[in-house]
Amino acid sequence: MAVLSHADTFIVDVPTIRPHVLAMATMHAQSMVIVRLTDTDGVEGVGEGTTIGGLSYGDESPESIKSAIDTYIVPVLETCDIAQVGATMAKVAKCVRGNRFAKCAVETALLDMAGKRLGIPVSELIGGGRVRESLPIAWTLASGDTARDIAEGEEMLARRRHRIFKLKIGKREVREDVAHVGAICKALGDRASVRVDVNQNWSEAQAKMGMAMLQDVGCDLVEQPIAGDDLAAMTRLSATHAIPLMADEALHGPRTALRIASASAAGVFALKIAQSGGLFATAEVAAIGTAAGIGLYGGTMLEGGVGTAASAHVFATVPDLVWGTELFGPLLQTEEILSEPLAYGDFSLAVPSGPGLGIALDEDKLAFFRRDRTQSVISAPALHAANAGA
Ligand code: MUC
Ligand code: MG
Repeated sequence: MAVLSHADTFIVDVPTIRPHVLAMATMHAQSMVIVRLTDTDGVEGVGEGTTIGGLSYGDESPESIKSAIDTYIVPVLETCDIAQVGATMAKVAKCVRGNRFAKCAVETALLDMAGKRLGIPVSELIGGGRVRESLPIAWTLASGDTARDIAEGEEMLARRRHRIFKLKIGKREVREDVAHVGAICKALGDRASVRVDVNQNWSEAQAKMGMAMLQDVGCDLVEQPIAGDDLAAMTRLSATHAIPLMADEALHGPRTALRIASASAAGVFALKIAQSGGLFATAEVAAIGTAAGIGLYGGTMLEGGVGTAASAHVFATVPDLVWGTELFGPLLQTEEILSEPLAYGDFSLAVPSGPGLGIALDEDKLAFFRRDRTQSVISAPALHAANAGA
């Protein structure tokens, strides 16, 4: 039995290392909602609820995630044995509709606590447990400039950090976007896999033409070319193109996964813990995809260290992750808010192995970056990095 003693939810705004240009927003910073739960025995768990570009990606914002947790979810936790994560989240689901990102943050914190109490990593609390110790990591080339993207890709290959690249397109004319992708495919050749994400910005007619052209220039995958709620059009596009269509914005957890699979509307699923409504639901989406013969990819909402570690624990349990993952969120930020940064290298991320999420927050950096800042001076190394990125 575990009883909630304290809940602290706050928004952390960390600058990005460069502007990140997406079809629907240009990011200069990432806003992460961190929830920290403590039980009456002093066991602490952390979770993260993060979206992209305010309300431009989905229907939850950093502010709404924080408010849903503080106002509606924490009072439910106060009535539960929070050691029973599944039962607690089932009660939360009865009391709070929707709000998947907020629920994901809370479920993550509960699993972190459960893993710490049991002395095992969160991955051992999901499905059949972990099947791999590291994950292939893609990088997004999204500076908005072809030459700069090629230089960035070359640098990532030379540093052996990434050899899978996702290009953010959909803002410009289709032909212009395809020329940009083609130039990058040509420059990187067979040293890399190049994919695109349109973030729903094409019409079906544009997607019909765009997917055919992308296939011709050597692109491997097209993520969410059209509106995520237009399954009929996704089905038509999937049926008429050899290049696979990956569902991202269309996927809101197991129910939508089943609908997409039944409609043959996608060849690949972007698994995302926040989009799915939590780690358990992500594992269910993966199971539906596998059963339907749909390829799996470990997606991100550009979370910081907490959400990235949580995602890594789930993805480490997925046997067939043929498209790899894109858990590079912390690398896009000027600062990682963990005391020990996640371990990236040799084109992959090591899945943390300590109890719970296997991570710890850096209190100085949190105090500096939290929106309701409580501290204006931090220790020298963190201050140096923060000033460099500001
Ligand atoms: C998305 O739409 O997939 C993931 C990587 C990135 O650059 O943006 C995201 C969100
Ligand atoms: Mg996407």
